[in-house]
Amino acid sequence: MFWNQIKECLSRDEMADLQGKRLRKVVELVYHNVPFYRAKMQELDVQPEDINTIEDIGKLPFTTKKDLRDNYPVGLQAVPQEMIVRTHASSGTTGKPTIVGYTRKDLGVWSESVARALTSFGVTRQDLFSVSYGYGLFTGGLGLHYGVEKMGATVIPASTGSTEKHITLMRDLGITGIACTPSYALHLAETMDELGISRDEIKLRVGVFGAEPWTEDMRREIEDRLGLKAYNLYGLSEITGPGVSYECEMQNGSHINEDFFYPELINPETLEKQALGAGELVLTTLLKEGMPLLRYRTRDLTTLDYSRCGCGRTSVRMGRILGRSDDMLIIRGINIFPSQIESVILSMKEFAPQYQIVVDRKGTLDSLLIQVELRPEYFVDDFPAMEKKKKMLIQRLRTVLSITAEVDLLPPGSISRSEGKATHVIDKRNI
Ligand code: DLL
Repeated sequence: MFWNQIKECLSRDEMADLQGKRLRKVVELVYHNVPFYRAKMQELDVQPEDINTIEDIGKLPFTTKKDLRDNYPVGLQAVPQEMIVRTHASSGTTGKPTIVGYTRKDLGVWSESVARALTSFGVTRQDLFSVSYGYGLFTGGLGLHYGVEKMGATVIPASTGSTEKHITLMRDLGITGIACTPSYALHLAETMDELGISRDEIKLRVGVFGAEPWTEDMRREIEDRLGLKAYNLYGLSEITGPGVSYECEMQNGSHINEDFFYPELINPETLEKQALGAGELVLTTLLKEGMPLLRYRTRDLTTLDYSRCGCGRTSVRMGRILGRSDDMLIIRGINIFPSQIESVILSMKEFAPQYQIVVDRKGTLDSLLIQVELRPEYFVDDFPAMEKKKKMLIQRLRTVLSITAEVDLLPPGSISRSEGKATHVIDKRNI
């Protein structure tokens, strides 16, 4: 089943032709409206007239997360503010988030991307579909929400939290589909066990998982414990949100919505095209108006497969995300940069710049522990005073990261000093 069979099954030549035309338009848009891109293109001595086919994309500059930060908050916006109808935000590498503005047309493209994905997963208008991603600045909740509405299933905006209430609703309403992070799916299964509710009492049949890396083992476990078929959905806020790519019934990679987002694979060291094997995924938005991005370096490492897929879609498939070419961590579906944690620690005079970030998985949920040394002058034998400092740090971390971390305050000198680069992150999860 297709949502938009014509676009999902274009011949490769037709697709390249469409991509070339759309690329030329988006280049014109940013050249004339975004000073950052005009300057970058002038540096490379490229004019919009030089972009005629999709192959010409190699002439264009890359865009990085740092460029977004340098142009904070809305320096890369390509249209007047009155055309922006929604704004989302995702984690930046330091205190400042990345702001993404959408025009009405951008929201249409986004919900079509998600509707295509849901149709490919076999969701129909008969389904009752629970969106259990966080609603808010994160793109997961609203992204899925409008995709489900567009394709016509019934959306239940459950969001996250209230897990027990959610399970009751699933059982009583007969909810058949769910979208959430894979780790939240496992948490749901665990909570059902605790409540003594078996998978036969609920009617879930299709699950849509993404926003964090997951493995085939996790897929099997989720399918087994919740009694559903689990599909992968990929995306990132800078480009649009969920819906950049999606699996089909063959489950042999995720089809990229290539008429909206043009993919390239590069070697993250040399920035050259990666012809074989895994590389960093680079995406160009072909229709976006609010914040169009040229050759955005996603930092996600993956593979691209152009061979024909048994489902009939002709679009390229990306493999699972194999890792990142930067140090971003995804904890309970939330993107966290170690640099954000460091800037909180350094902003408080009580703490030394010696710290460790320990990520683990307890049961099915990720945990985040920050071990930090106190400066000698603040290390006192006074339990309430120390507890107060700890609470302050937890509070500030929560404000910046949107997640609650555990904190261990350590006496000065207790973290072993390394002679080379300090290892600040210990990730004990096996994903
Ligand atoms: O996580 C959007 C999303 C929401 C995707 C719901 C899928 C479902 P960000 O918060 O900007 O956006 O995080 C984007 O998350 O660069 C990947 O590293 C990671 N990621 C997203 N989907 C997957 C996936 C959303 N299916 C970052 N598998 C991306 C592995 C994923 N990693």
